[in-house]
Amino acid sequence: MTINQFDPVLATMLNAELNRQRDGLEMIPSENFVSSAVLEALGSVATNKYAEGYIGKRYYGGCHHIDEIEALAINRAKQLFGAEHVNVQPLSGAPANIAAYSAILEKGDTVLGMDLSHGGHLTHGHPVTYIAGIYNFVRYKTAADGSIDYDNLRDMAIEHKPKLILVGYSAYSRDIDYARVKQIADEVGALTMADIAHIAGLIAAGEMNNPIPLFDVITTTTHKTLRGPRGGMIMCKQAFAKQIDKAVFPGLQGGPHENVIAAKAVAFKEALEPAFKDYARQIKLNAKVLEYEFSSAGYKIMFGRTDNHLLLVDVMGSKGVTGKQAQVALDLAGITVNKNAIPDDTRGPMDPSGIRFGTPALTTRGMKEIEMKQIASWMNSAIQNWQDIEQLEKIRKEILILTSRFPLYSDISY
Ligand code: DSN
Repeated sequence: MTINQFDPVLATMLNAELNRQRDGLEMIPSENFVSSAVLEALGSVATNKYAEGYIGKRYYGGCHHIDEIEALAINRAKQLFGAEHVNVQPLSGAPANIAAYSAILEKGDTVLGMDLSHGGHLTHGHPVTYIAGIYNFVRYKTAADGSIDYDNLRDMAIEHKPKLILVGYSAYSRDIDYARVKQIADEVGALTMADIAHIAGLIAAGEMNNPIPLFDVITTTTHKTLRGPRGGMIMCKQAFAKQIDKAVFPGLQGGPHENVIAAKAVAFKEALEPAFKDYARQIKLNAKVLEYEFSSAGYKIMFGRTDNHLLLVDVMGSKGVTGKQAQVALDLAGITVNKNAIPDDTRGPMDPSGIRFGTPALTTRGMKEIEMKQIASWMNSAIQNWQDIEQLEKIRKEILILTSRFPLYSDISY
């Protein structure tokens, strides 16, 4: 029985979400559109199987096929990233980070992590999180030119003697000098961890610096630029393999979601194809067009520029429109972004000064430089006319014409 036959109420909701994704411009930089093959694996019979434990050492019978699926995902991830050891069981990025901390840190240990408003992530030690009460997070920031202030990071490392230096960000648009961070870590005897969740696809394609040969532990999600299912993954040096695996299971999680692991295997195969390199290159080219158009229209691009898939723009300082006002106006116009704090924002998190947007999902739809130029113009118009419902509706209709030229999930309906 189909969803539509059994549960038409849910089918209506799913179709509405499908149409929202089809009709609008999806520009949240952490979102993407997975392939039909990834969707198929997510909905496969692998969802039925409990498989606590690891390959060849499970606590349940009947795991021989699941072992093969998990091994396939691990081997493809190793090939894609050049990692020594891979754990594909983390349910998502936050659990991957927490498992990694618990594997390599003791309670009370000091961690240097990037400040949230400078592009860091909640799980990198923000005071509202549970882990902030377990480890001593000290937060570093970016320099005035938008790069990571490596000299200050070194000074802080010497002062605070961290057990771990953490890099990797969710709203930061520049590349990272991993060799410099590793040098600082070695100088103070710290371990190194990179959270590459946002940029994993760009790293896999060789479009951004790769921390994996240098760093001790790397965490990621699999659903952002990597374009796989929602999930997490930890890669590490062989020396940390046992403690990472133990921290994921039984330390933090129970049965792994093997349908998601099957979908990760599909996504990694896709990312190993030559076409994925073209995709990653186009993500960056598209982001550069948005950077140019927004700069030309008088917006302040935080961190100076973008080297990756995303931009953080100060809409309040540039146009006197708050992040929330801009997000709501863009939503009404059919463009999905998210309001976001800018470095040292004086406004609160529910209505900050900035918006964050990016190009992975639009690039998956096949949009290129010419579409980005048009989209930047619509975005600027929507932001500047944020109270003008007629203008927002006019933009929405124009966007419908554009999105109909880039079909999405044509073979799906619920
Ligand atoms: N929530 C993710 C993002 O949007 O960047 C990070 O975990």
